[in-house]
Amino acid sequence: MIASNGWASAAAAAIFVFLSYRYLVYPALLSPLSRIPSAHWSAPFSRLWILWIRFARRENRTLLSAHRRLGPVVRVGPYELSINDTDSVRTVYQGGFEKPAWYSVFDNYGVPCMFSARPAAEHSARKRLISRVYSKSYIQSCAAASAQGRAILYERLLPILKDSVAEAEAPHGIDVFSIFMAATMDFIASYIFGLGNGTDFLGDKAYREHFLELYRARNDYGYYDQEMPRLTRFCRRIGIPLCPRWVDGANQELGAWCRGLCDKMEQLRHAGVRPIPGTPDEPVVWSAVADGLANEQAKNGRASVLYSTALSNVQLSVASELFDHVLAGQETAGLALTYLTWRLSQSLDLQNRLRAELLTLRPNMQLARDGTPSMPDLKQLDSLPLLHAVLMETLRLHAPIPGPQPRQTPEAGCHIGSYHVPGGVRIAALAYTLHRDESIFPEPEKWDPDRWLPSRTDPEDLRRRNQQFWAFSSGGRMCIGSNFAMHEMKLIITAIYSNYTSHIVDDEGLEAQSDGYTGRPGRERLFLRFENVV
Ligand code: HEM
Ligand SMILES: *[C@@H]1O[C@H](CO)[C@@H](O)[C@H](O)[C@H]1NC(C)=O
Ligand SMILES: *[C@@H]1O[C@H](CO)[C@@H](O)[C@H](O)[C@H]1NC(C)=O
Ligand SMILES: *[C@@H]1O[C@H](CO)[C@@H](O)[C@H](O)[C@H]1NC(C)=O
Ligand SMILES: CC(=O)N[C@H]1CO[C@H](CO)[C@@H](O)[C@@H]1O
Repeated sequence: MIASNGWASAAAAAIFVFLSYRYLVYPALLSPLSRIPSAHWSAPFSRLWILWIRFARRENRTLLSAHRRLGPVVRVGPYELSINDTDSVRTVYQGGFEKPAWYSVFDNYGVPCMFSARPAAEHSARKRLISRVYSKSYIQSCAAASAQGRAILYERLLPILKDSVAEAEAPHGIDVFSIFMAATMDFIASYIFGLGNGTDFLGDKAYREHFLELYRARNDYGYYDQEMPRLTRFCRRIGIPLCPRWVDGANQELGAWCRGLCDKMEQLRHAGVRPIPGTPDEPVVWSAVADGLANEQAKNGRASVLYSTALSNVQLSVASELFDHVLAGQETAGLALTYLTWRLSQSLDLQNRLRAELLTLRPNMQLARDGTPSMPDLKQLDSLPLLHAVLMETLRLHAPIPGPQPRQTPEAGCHIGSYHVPGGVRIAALAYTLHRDESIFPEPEKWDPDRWLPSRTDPEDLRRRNQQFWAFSSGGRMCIGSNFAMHEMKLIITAIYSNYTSHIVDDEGLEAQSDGYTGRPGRERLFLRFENVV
């Protein structure tokens, strides 16, 4: 009896000592991470605090104040850091640190896409296929893209604005959030699948609103799978799912929708229908991916995107990739346009300055009396300073992806600032704090496009601002669609403000951009009224 009691106490004591060491002494005092200031007293011991902050959607303000108090490297969990100085950002993002499993929720059909791919080899196999068609020079000289843009702007978008002006002075305005989500979807889907086989979200309001609702479900419930994947899987297995079942249903419906678009491409190809290059129906991205894979298969017997996965289904692999582009391209640029027109609508003076600049385009996008549409010279469009400035300032203050972009430190460890950081640590920077550095962006909460104008800014300040700008991330995993996004946003803004002024009717909720990986306006709507320029 006494002996077994003794054993039990000894075992309990041993367990106690082990647990104290493992969960208290080591992380707080001995781990190399213990030298790094903690955002919260409990961060060295437990993830609970940061999990709660994320759940309660308080992460951006929490990290902002943590970095202001504690400096550029902050510990937010036992094995998790937040950074916000350019040197550390360069180390992590230019240094090729891999993405953690956090990104697996962005796999589609159970297959990784370029965005969610983790090993470098798998990522570059995909990137090779598409980087050419998303380069600036390709987009600017692509006849198909130009024809698609012309059709979307002049046959779909501007008629909606025109009708809204005609509608008895349209006192209630129109919801531009929904319209911009539709325009950006039509742009990216046309570039991928061709104009006729892509989407017509601008024309089909009912389907578009249904789609946006499904998309919101997908967006709102990533938390569980990303932050506590094991618990989430376990709960799903025992039949108590942490997210409602209709979220899975929404995901399935979206997935089937995109497979439908891809299958049609396959069928056309099998039927021997070859799109004529340079016409609006050319599916530029789809062709690049499908031809690239076919070439690889002919040469090597197997496509290299399949090397690193057990996957044998090329079609699914293509669909996963394009599904991601369609979603990534739609939401981000739609958000930016919503915030940009909201800001512009607060200053007629700025709209006039912008219009004066837009009308210097040769040809410009002013609507001729006979209605013949013209597309501007795209190089000239890209070099308009004020148009560029209003976009940059919007992407700074209202970054569509303001939240942390996690990576993991390499096996061998690394140096971040003056700290040694072991391998396998989650580490992230976020545009939200980088874009609010007062030493680079004075009065950071103020929306002020002049800070991006070469004529109104010291060249050295401008250089530092461009270096700090992180709306598209940086390094090897930087946004592949950044040129496409800038191109379409510049076209859309030019088409609108060459001929209309905009005025706020109802902007409730705009100020409160949601705190999360993507930042959406509080009520997901913005009502503006458009007037003809007199
Ligand atoms: C204003 C518009 C856009 C913004 C602000 C934006 C922002 C970003 C950011 C911040 C990342 C890095 C995310 C991370 O590592 O966590 C990213 C990656 C990516 N974006 Fe965009 N994006 C935009 C438009 C687009 C468009 C139009 C496409 C269409 C193809 C696109 C496709 C992608 C892809 C495929 C990646 C993954 C790149 C990789 O992992 O190598 N994005 N984007
Ligand atoms: C980090 O972020 C805070 C808050 O955004 C900012 O004030 C600070 O200057 C930033 N830069 C560095 C190097 O800490
Ligand atoms: C789909 O694309 C093909 C060319 O690839 C074109 O011939 C066809 O008209 C398009 N379909 C629609 C509905 O526009
Ligand atoms: C478009 O705007 C210009 C001024 O920017 C104006 O002269 C022209 O009449 C407008 N056209 C239409 C059709 O509203
Ligand atoms: C993206 C973004 O700005 N989100 C929120 C960050 O936190 C503040 C509160 O401090 C909110 O007002 C923002 O909407």
